[in-house]
Amino acid sequence: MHSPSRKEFVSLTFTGSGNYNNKQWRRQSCWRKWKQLSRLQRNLILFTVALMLVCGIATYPTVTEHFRGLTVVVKEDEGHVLKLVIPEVLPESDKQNQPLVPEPPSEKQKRPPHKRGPPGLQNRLQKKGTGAAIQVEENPIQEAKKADKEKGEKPLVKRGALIEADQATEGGTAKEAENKVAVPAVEQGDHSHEPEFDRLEAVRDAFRHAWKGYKEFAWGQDELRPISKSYGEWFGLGLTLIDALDTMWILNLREEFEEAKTWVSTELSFNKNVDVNLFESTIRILGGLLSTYHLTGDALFLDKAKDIGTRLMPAFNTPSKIPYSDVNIGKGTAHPPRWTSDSTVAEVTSIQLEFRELSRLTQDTRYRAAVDKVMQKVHKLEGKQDGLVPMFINTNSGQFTHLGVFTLGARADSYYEYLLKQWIQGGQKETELLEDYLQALEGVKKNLLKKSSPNSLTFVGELSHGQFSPKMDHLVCFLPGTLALGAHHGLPADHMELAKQLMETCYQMYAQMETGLSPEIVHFNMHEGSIRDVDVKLADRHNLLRPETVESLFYLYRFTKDRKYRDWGWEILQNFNKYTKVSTGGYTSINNVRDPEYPSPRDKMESFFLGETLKYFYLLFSDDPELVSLDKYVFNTEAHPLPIWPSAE
Ligand code: DMJ
Repeated sequence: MHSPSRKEFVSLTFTGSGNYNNKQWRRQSCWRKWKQLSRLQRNLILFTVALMLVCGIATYPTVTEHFRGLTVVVKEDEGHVLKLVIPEVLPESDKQNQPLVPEPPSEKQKRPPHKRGPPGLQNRLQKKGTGAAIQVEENPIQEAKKADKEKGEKPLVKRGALIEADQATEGGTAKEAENKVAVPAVEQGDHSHEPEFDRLEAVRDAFRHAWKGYKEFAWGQDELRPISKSYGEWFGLGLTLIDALDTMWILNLREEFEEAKTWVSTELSFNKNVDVNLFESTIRILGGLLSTYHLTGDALFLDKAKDIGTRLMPAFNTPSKIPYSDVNIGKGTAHPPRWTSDSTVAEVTSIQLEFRELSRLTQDTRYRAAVDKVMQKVHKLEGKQDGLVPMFINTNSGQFTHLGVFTLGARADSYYEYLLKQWIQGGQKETELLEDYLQALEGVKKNLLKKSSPNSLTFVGELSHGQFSPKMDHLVCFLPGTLALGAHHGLPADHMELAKQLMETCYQMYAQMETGLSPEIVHFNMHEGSIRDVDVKLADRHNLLRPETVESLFYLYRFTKDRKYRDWGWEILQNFNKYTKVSTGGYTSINNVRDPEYPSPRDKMESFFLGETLKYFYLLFSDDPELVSLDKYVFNTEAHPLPIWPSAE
């Protein structure tokens, strides 16, 4: 116990003396002073130092992210509104003032980390003060819904911070203004009075902008790198151009389509000594060419489809007939990845729609026979749990490997999607496919479906050797759309109910982020009393411009006509425009959806942004149910529509 007379304060003031310059004396004096402190005082100092260290380590990734994202600086404009500026895309005059290596952001430019959190909170936090804010922060969705209810509006989480960011873009350069999609000056989430025409035009503008970048800096190459105004090669086959063909047709961008078609007819050759991934080239290239053939009736695309389809066939020459992951389309040889003889389950079971259609069109049964055999084998395999499949399959033994791990995300996702879609494509006759689909859904409900806390969002987690993990990839957001599609084709109505619940969850994965864009992976909280539903790990904060949520919004809107799905899609489109659009052309993946000031561009526009994301946006906003009718077409997993076969076939 301390004596009551002893004063409990810390003083680090050193009294002056003649020995002031004597280091030895100073060291002793410091030590003496330290010893004179009470234990409480010393503990207090040690605790403060430790706290500072921990804070330093905790903020390190954010700081490094700022440095990693050196391509982005934030300027304060006249209106004191923070504005995103990408140096590479600045007008020449501004570029001269940019340091070669941008300086790290000043303190003024950074937002203190404690203000981070669901964006809807931040305004209220400022208005109400910290005490009230903590309460709000405990349940953002319910608070927002309550506020909506009080105002007599449809429940919708609003995003104050984004309105700010949107205003910020209004002060942009002439060049930026020229490229900017017209965003009506209305509060987000309330667009009920807007004509759909504006939204369709906004999607066409977004496509034109993306295409402008591709055309200028990556024409005929696989992927645009919009920040460095260059390109990246994967297969060397003009991936973005082929993936985007039917999107241009659907969006009625005929001039752009004709240019691309000329390239396909004069430049595209598959006679190349390159290794391509069987799955990726099937869904993007074969699928893209087949659907463009159907939409346009131009035989050029069928010829090209037949060429690439035939060149991919060596992948099936394996001991088990489960295909290898990679094929050299010039040499006609195939092989698994260097480190394993396994293939990914989703990859070998999500090439069927395309090869089956190729057989139907060419009357050459070999394509279909190869992919049907894979499905028949997988249908009978041991190692499933309630219809759920593991993620790997061995090309020698034909057996599943890495047993006991189940997900609807990466490496398994489109297996489930293609069970249903093959059944639909084939005229609902192949009952094994339907059985596997229905059984798998029961497996999902039994093993993977849970509710989050505090807002009871329904989500699909993962299972690893009996252990549940509340982790959900953005990729899983294909599921609401697939469930709704099944219900539309006569499967139980509760599939639609589940679709609606999961749709809300996928939307919240966007709405609860500061940029309004979903991260790649989220973790849901399940413990009672959790502050928020969704957590995001540092490594999972990126957004690759993926389509799955927009895809599902399209299906949900088509089947329910509930306008909220369009409004959610509209919010997402605007946020892509705010945080991923590069002024000189193109859109970029970003590293950090939690930081609207430093989203940190990755300098890559994936081909599926044009092939899928923008196409689904357009179809979501279109009032024409015959624009790719879901009674006549089934979309492959890369959003390329293929016909549902006439019942006789
Ligand atoms: C696309 O290539 C396809 O949608 C695939 O099924 C999953 N990954 C991407 C989009 O996210």
